[in-house]
Amino acid sequence: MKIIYSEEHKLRDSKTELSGGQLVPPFECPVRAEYVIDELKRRQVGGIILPQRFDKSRMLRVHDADYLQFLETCWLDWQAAGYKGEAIASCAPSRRMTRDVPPREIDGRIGYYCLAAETSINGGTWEAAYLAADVALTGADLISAGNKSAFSLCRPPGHHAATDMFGGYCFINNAAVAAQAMLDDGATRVAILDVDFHHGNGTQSIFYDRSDVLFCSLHGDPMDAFPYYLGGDDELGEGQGHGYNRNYSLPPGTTYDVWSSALDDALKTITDFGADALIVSLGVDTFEHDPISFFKLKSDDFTHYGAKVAALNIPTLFVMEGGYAVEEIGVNVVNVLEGFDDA
Ligand code: OKP
Ligand code: ZN
Repeated sequence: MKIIYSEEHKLRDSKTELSGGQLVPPFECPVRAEYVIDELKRRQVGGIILPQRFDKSRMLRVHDADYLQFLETCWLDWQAAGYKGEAIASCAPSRRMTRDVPPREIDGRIGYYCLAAETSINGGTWEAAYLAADVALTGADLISAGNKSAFSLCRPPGHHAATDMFGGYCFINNAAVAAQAMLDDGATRVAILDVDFHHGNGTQSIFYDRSDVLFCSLHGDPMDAFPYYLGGDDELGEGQGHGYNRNYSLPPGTTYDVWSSALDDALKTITDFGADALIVSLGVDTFEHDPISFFKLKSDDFTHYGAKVAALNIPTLFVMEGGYAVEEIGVNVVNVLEGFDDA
């Protein structure tokens, strides 16, 4: 399996996350990707290649131009305003209390373009987020060119990013940008299977009214877990997209037997859909020792579900999402990929 990776992910290295009323060192940190790449090398999963660089046109197929402009200049604007800390939202348009217009002042703009307030923006954030999209797009091109599988080791992650909102550690929706690129390159139907612990609210919202992308997500019940406001099992898509969105909300303490039953159902849905390509939003924060999640998967379980995904026999792009038990993140990710390869 080809692996796409750039060490420049480390440009994304913010110092602060708002968590439990404190500014703490972010869970989503550079060492995460280093553990993954080290384990990939150790177990010789595949050749590692650098991403190609793409212009913004492919990101613009999924994201709004004003949003990308905001991301690109946010840190400069924040500093120019004289704020001393990293750029972080302290207000946001909320239910009924918005006229839906981005303000001029950066403190108002950052709130307008966020869907959660934990994530800080600093220097290098835009550059790294852009590169992560390039990593995903390079993987998409490999699949479009006929490869059976590839792994885009993206960082920062992407599945919470909407057309015009960042948050939950995500800025550009890497999986969505890759899916759209596959469609633009001739695929008729693309499925996205999101196995990150958190609901992929950004991905869901991007494709909610479309029937050319099937989105299936297994995640902690949003009544109990971030992102809280989306991810219910009754969200099935709208308009043309009705029936092309599937959520599997699972309770605290969920172990592999229950989780894998939900996976089997999602895999059957993907088979029936007749996807030309599959994108797996691969978060390993389902792990039993993840510090911010509440599922109980063990390291061996990751190998087993990698094999289940392979049994679909659909060209598959794995895109890195979450996973915060940093010392085990490499083992868990590589277990999925090896389970897939050895199936
Ligand atoms: C991103 B991805 C920690 C709260 C965390 C945000 C979680 C973002 C997860 N105090 N809230 O889906 O792994
Ligand atoms: Zn997650």
